[in-house]
Amino acid sequence: MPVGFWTVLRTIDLRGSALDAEAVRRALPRPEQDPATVQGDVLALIEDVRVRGEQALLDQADRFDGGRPPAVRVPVEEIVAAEQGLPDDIRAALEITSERVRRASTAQLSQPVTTELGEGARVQQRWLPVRRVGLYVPGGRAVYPSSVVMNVVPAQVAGVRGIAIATPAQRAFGGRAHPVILGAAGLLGVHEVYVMGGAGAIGAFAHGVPAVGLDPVDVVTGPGNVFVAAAKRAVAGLVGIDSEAGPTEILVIADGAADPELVAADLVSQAEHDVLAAAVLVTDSAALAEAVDAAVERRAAATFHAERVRTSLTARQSGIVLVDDARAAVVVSNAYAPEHLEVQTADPWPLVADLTEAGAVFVGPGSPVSLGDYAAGSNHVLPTGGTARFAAGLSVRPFLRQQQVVDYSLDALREARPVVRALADAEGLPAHGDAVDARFS
Ligand code: HSO
Ligand code: ZN
Repeated sequence: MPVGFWTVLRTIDLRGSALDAEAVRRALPRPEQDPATVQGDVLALIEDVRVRGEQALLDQADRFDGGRPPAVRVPVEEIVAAEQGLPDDIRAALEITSERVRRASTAQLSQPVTTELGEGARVQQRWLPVRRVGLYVPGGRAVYPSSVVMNVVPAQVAGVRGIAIATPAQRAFGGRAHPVILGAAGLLGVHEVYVMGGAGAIGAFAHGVPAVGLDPVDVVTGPGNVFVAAAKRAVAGLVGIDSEAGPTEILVIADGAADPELVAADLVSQAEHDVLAAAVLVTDSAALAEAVDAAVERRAAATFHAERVRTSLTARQSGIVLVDDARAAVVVSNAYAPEHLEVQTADPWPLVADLTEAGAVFVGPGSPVSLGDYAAGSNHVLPTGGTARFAAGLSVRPFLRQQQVVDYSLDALREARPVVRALADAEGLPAHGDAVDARFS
């Protein structure tokens, strides 16, 4: 499997190779650091917060984020003032994107359903919101007011009453939370915000911090760096979590019909998040590959975060994969299971039908990933690191539980009685059968 280099992106030539999923995963490695490799550190940080509470959060903010906040809990007046201080254009953008995400999230709600399994034999499935959630809004290499919207809106649509937000201390604001994040929270009616970041924040949500009035939550959601993803993995089971949404990934499937400038722009756009971000092009056109690499080189040099972009694009998790044809591109993408998948080919829809393993799919030149990051109405909190094979993007689902309500009349129970007796005896649990029999003696 020859690997070569153009100017920026390395080339992984899979033409003529047998494309089984394992071989593809070996050929397209993920970043050196992942939730598993940082797990030890993360467990220690969570334990520190569990034992030392507020002091641990303040120390961790000093060590990893933007310095010691004046207080972990943001005063409500600060949130209200931040909301009032939102610049008009940002307020309008937040309102529009919230409305779009709200409409798409509302469409995800399921109505309760009752199934009649016989006369007087009913099972109902109803959906109940969890009571209290902790939403993580990242703020390390960039600040993410858009993630306030992506977390809060589906929680609200699900009917969650208790919503708390965590976001890291910002050096530019004296260790306080970023005002646009606070403004976005206020705009959406959330007034419980804590200045805490990374693994410690996730631990604080899971265990609670009585000294700052933070009660433990039932579910933690939100995107973050590799430490946040690892921390969510660590507290899963104690609380519910959404998918692991760590360092971002974009995989573009493009053919000779695609515009190399657009492909390059989209690769660079996601590479600017993190040195661990992955940007991958899969193509059957060597000419396109060369043109994209040239465009990436130019754009990477000229972009605002040039150094970070170059680091992520030249790291092992990024590159151009050459394949024989479009079907091979589908096999490669499904094996990799990217967070974001763009399809920029002459005839995308037959491919999209088979591109089942991806957090979200963006079809055609009108649907860049950045649109989904901010304004499409889709959710930008998406499964990374190959977890798209079994996990989904954030929606109302992690905020809801399906509960089954069983309602049988005694006559209906009588009908079911021999089934219970036979299976109870088969399992050596005769008291189970006796509990049914007791109704009829
Ligand atoms: N691409 C990120 C989301 C984001 N981008 C927020 C900009 N702001 C992960 O899906
Ligand atoms: Zn992004």
